Amino acid sequence: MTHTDSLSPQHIENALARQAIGQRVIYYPCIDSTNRVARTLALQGGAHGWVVLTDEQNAGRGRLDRTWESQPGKDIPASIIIYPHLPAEDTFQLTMMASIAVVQAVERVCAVTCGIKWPNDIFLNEKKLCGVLSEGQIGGHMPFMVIGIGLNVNSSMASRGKLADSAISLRDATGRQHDRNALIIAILEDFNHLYAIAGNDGEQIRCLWEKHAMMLGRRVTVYNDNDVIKGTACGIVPDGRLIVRESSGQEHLIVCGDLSLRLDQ
Ligand code: BT5
Repeated sequence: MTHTDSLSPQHIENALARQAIGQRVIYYPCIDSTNRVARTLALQGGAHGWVVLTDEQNAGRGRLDRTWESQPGKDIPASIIIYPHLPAEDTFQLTMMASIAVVQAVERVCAVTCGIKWPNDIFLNEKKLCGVLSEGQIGGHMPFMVIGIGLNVNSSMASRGKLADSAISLRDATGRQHDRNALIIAILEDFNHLYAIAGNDGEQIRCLWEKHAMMLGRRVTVYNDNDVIKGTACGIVPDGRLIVRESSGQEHLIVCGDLSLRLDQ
């Protein structure tokens, strides 16, 4: 192992000492799901900005009870506890901020350009590099959100069955190892910055999201129950709904929910 292979919560905390998000990093060598643990901590009084980080996640979750796979000691499964200053209808902005933070951090630390695919994916070379899972308890006494980030860093997708076709890691793309601590620090730095902006200027978050979106102007098919919508992805509205324009000119505002979105050629 080189020194860059080991996650160091202390190093991450020191680098983020003056910032709210990342002020405390709770590290586990192995747990089931960082989102589950972060939620439990929040219910027990865990504070805004705490980050749960692990080297091995053996029951990682995606949306709608799908699974998230990561390779022990190679990737970044992390979750951030947020007590949002945003109204409940704007909480999708947290997913947007996490996505922007990942894209910017990967660019800065690894010199690799990736892009956001609505609603919660980061894509590189047309394959999925990262997924964001935002879950929360909004409306209760102390509403909180848990923002989970699964970033494929030094793992390899070869020999991982179906994932080999649809997923990619930074190492797959570049042929070299990347520093997971530096990536986490950069993601959290940017998340802090974006979170500060979002309180006053949600429009700036929307513009940054659109700047980094890899699917605007492209043909997409949205599958929602029995409904299929084919059109061009044109942008998002501030609450995160995607604008899809059919060739007839009719526009649809797509709500992120139980649907899938395919990028067409
Ligand atoms: C997501 O869900 O993309 C959100 C993934 C969030 C994972 C993080 S890791 C830290 C935190 N703790 C958790 O338990 N979860 C969060 P979704 O859009 O539903 O995509 C899930 C689908 O992505 C799966 O059904 C697979 O097809 C695919 N997938 C699974 N593992 C992958 C990987 N490592 N890379 C790319 N695609 C993957």
